[in-house]
Amino acid sequence: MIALLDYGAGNVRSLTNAIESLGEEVRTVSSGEDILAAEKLVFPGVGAFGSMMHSLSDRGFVEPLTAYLRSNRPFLGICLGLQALFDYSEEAPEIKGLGIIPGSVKRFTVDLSVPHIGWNGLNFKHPSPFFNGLVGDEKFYFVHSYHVVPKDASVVLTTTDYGCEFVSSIQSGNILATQFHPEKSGRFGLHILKNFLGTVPEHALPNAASENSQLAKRIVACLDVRSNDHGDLVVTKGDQYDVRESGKVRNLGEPVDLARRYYQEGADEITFLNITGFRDFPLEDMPMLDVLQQTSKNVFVPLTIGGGIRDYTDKNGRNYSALEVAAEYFRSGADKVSIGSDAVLIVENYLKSGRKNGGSSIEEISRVYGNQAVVISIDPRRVYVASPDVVAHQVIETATPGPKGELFCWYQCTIKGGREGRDLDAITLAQVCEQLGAGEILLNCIDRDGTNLGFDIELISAVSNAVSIPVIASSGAGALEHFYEVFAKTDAEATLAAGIFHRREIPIDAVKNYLKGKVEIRLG
Ligand code: 1PR
Repeated sequence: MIALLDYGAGNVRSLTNAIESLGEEVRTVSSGEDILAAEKLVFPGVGAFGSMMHSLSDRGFVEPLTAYLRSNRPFLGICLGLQALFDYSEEAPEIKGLGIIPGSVKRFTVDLSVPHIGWNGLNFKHPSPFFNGLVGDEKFYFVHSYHVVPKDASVVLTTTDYGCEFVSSIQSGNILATQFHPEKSGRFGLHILKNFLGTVPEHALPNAASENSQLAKRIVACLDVRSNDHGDLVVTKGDQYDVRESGKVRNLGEPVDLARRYYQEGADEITFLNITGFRDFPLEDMPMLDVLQQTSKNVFVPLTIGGGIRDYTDKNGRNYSALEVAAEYFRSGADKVSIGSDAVLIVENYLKSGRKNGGSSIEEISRVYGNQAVVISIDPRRVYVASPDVVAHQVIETATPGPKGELFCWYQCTIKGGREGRDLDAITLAQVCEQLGAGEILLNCIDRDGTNLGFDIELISAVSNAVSIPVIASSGAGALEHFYEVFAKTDAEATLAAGIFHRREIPIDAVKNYLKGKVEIRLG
């Protein structure tokens, strides 16, 4: 029996599912006595350091947890569950950590996108039973803006490179803690979990590891989901956002089945977009929650869900905050939520008032769950202009002139699935959302969506140059070369595609095999 410390934030369902898939039972800790009685304790910290420590303290967990750790019983800390072991974190310097491992937690100060999101490798420093069966070149899923700095180098099990060499796992006696998420790291992540859960195998030091690990470019599979005319939830796909063919909603498959297929083919992440979320109330739309719950049972890579993340008032007059909606998605197995229409309205208000109000969905969700949990989905459309001065927007010079020979364009934000254009450009939207706390940009393009013509490189360059958070390039993939073009010509960290995967024109593993040797990717 594995005891799981759940303090009410983030996605613990995936970890439970991962442990259960390995044949172990999981019991969620609900009191200090449960912690003290545990034989093996797993602490999947998620969210932000300050709110995590407050939550542990409010639940009376700090003392029993400290006592458990000092007794040297088996412990696995994940992400914030690693950071919690240290004296303090720059994320909330006024709040004390557990102080089990001397040292601190520092924010990345690197000339690369922060958060560090994606699949990176490990440089092995000491043999450990947890590495048994690894070759050494495997990649694991990271998502964090802060990293630990132990005072005593002997606790360092692995380091990872991301503009600097940082500590990615530690071991002190029976305390093991990783910055990466084994439960989100596919079969190799499950392998490490198995080593922790089982009878302890021999110490091992993988020998195929390189000296310097590298972050992989990600390939994301996207499932646009909505109800068809019979009320069934289906994966659909638009042509420039029009998902109907001969009047009917295109049906390209069943969401849970497709997600499973893409996981098996090697997708680095899976994104579900509830494309009619803007007009539904997601907490009444239980099928979407069910899709997440079912998918997270056997898909062990990160899951993002978008559509309808905003404040609501239901028909009985009860108000629900976007934070409550997001919380329900996290509890159902999502790792990140993606905000579309609401982000546009938030930025418009911000630009009007000139200040943050602290209460927007972006600010609230990132405060509780961390920046990395908040993705902004942008649905822009190209608008040509004769010269940059005719609009008060961020305009780019284009190599593809407009119908009247215009040499400039801006990218107009839209809401409600492209139905309504707004007086706001995509570059400004991305920049303000970053300031408000977003951790990643999912950059669609209505002009290219479903066309197979390739990604809009000018749009992707303009947005990825304007922000320091990762950008996922989306819309238009139609050939293997299109994926390479994005990575070769822009700073995007991931590419997302839908139609070519759904129609089986190009499988995900073929994309990876094509990119192998050209850009860093995750195989296996
Ligand atoms: O506004 O917060 O409720 O979120 C709604 C979400 O639904 C947004 O993320 C928005 O992008 C998405 N959405 C709304 N309507 C549509 C539509 O297609 N009619 N889909 C839609 C957006 C774009 C991509 C697509 C890529 C790749 N789909 O997700 O998967 O363009 O396609 P391709 O590889 O086939 O070219 P809110």
